[in-house]
Amino acid sequence: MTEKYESPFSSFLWGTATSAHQIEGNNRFNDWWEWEQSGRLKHASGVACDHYRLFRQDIELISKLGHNAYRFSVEWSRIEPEENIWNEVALAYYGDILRELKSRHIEPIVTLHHFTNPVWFMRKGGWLLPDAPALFARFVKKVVSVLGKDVRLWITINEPMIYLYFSYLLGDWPPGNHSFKDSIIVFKNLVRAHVHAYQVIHQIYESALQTQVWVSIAQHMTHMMPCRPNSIRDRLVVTLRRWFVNFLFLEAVQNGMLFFPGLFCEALPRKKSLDFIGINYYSRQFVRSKGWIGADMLGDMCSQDHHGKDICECNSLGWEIYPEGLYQVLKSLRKLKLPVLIAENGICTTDDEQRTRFIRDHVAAVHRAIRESVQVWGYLYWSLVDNFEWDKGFAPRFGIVEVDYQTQTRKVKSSAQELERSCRKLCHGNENHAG
Ligand code: GCO
Repeated sequence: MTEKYESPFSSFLWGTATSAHQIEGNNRFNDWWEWEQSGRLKHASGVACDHYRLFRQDIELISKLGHNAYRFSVEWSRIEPEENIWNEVALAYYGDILRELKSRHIEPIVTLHHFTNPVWFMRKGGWLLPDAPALFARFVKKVVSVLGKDVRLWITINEPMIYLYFSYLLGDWPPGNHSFKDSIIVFKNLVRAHVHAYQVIHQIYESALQTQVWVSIAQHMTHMMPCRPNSIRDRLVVTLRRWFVNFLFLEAVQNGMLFFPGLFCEALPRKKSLDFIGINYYSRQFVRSKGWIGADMLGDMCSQDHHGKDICECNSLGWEIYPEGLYQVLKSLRKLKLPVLIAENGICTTDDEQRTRFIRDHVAAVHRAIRESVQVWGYLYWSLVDNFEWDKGFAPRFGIVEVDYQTQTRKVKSSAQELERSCRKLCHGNENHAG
């Protein structure tokens, strides 16, 4: 390694990530619950993993597995079930989670928005509302004032571009919008919401808590390759799509500018609203040019149609497994000159040996990037337990811990040992390098 490894944490952070609606159960006041009850999906989240009741047991498990970090989300609709009415019991519940983690020396990474929204917020207009960023910031202020003393790392919004795509452009997720015009409004509001939340969080830590804090988003990143490597058109489309999917949001908040050629250019109240970069990496895409008007400029994904021979392995949802892509994505982030936290990386499979290989190869890819001086603060596997995978229901199994949904019993899978082995090896290798 060329540079000394810098991190404010005493060790490389490693563990797992979850989100409230996917594990807690009974989140009755959010838009996903309403969507599930309307019969649009085959499965409803119901009690999910019953984590709301079993959280102490789950955290004890995290501790037994040796993890030193855990990412989870607080559920906006639980904390603010009606507009400006705060549920102190819900806040106390998250306070209990933080205390459990603290007593076991596990670093919490807390997400403030992970795909779900309170029903009252959506009835008013949701992310299309001009004051959506302010409403979100009010929630953030409440949560951070109450819970901030036990948290050093915040993720404001999980995968804003994925949320925007499925909820407002494609319409597969609530509120089921299918509009390019609305998507632009939502994009701007999500960026503004992050910047507003960033300011609120820093103000609270500077004035009241007087401790250090680091704030980011969790950016979904895909490694993209041209369908025909010699085609200039395919290569151009890859460049455009990579910028749009991987960098548009990050660059907006870093440059303090809402910018899209020919569509909009607006200054934000501040620049540099990221203290690190949280990324979620799952797969690679092959992309082929389609046309040069509107959304066609981003090309077509053609992995299944043309690349059967290039793809060695897929997960149970058909996403290609490609550890090299994580290394490439990490290298592509060097230009932003910020430390990186892998906020999610995971596989759904019922073959736990496949998961074991997945973890080993992806952590090795992280290690390779670190040796080439990408600053990586940590690695969080998605997910701790099998859970509710949104419109795909409970079938995809992402956990290093198996959940029997009939009895709510947990069973540690052997891939959990690989997570520990690989991450300890990385920590050890790093210390040697730094030392
Ligand atoms: C996402 C979310 C998670 C998913 C995970 C697997 O990336 O979509 O953060 O909620 O469950 O990524 O698809």
